[in-house]
Amino acid sequence: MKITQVEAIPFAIPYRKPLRFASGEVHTAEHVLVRVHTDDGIVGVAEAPPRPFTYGETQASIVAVLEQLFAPQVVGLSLLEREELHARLGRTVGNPVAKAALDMAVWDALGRTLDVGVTELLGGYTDRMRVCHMLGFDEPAAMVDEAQRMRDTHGITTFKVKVGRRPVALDTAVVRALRENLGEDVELYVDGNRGWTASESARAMREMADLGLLFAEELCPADDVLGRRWLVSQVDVPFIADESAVTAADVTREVLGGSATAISIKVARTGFTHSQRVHHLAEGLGLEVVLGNQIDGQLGSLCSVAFGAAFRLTSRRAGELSNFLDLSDDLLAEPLEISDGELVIRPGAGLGAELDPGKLAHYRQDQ
Ligand code: MUC
Ligand code: MG
Repeated sequence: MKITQVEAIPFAIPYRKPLRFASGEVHTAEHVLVRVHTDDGIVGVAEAPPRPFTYGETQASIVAVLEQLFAPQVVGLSLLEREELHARLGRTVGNPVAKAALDMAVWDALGRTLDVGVTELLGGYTDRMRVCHMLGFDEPAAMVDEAQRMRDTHGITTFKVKVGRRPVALDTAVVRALRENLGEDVELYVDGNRGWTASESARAMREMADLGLLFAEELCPADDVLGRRWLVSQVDVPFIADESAVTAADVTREVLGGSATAISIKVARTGFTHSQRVHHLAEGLGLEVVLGNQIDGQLGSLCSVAFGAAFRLTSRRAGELSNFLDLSDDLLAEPLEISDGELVIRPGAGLGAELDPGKLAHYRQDQ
């Protein structure tokens, strides 16, 4: 069970349709495939999606930190020594996405070694999650069309709407059009990616007061400390901290400070080990949890559903698991399918992911 090698393979797959939101936009999935090899001939895999506008990492920085710092620190450790592994990674500040992918590849390798699925190893609550689709910035009619297509094709009935543009009416008009065209049966919530001020956010939430929103997420920056507390105290739905509360310590700070009343867990930035800690904290504090999406590819989405399905709290709400549908291609040998509004974990050991070697050879950028 000893780690013998860590590979960091950059690859790039274009999106059919770019995703736009208040803090950035994504046209091509320039991600990093992480492979952890062991002395038993096992290979664990995971995917790192860099988000420079949120966490400061790039594809090149993720490859560099894995190759130069993290691989030498973890080679020789057993797959079971995950606390020691994280103590070593923790000597380097930042780099959450690089650390998370390495962590998830280690869990995948452990599952494959023990011939047990990762979901069972983590908690084994269920084998599937309801799916929420994220709608990026566009005209109201195009966003309504996309939501209807997702409902008709995949049975998805929960939508997260990206907001945070100016004037706020650009976005409130979209949410109103979605409610009017899709009816009362769909679940809608909004994510501002810190695009509005606290007062703009409050105005937008008042304008949408009759639209039955489920949550509001990161409408204004958490660093606008008093403004954000004021906003959260006004809003009558759970207010999700996403990028402002990555670690368990961040969650504690934001929630106890009155700047959030719910959280998003994204395994792409906290792996399985730290996501577990955040989950347990949220359970103890009695917070609502949404399983978020870092614009993951299929392997990343498989990691997300493997984690989300493991616990009652994370599988209660629809998880954001469908962004891979906008990619022009992917690395998995057998593509993920969302049907009846659900994504099911892969059976088999670890994550159950098999990569298509031809596709990897085609999309990798290091050869
Ligand atoms: C989200 O929930 O904010 C956008 C950027 C990112 O890192 O995640 C997405 C979705
Ligand atoms: Mg968000």
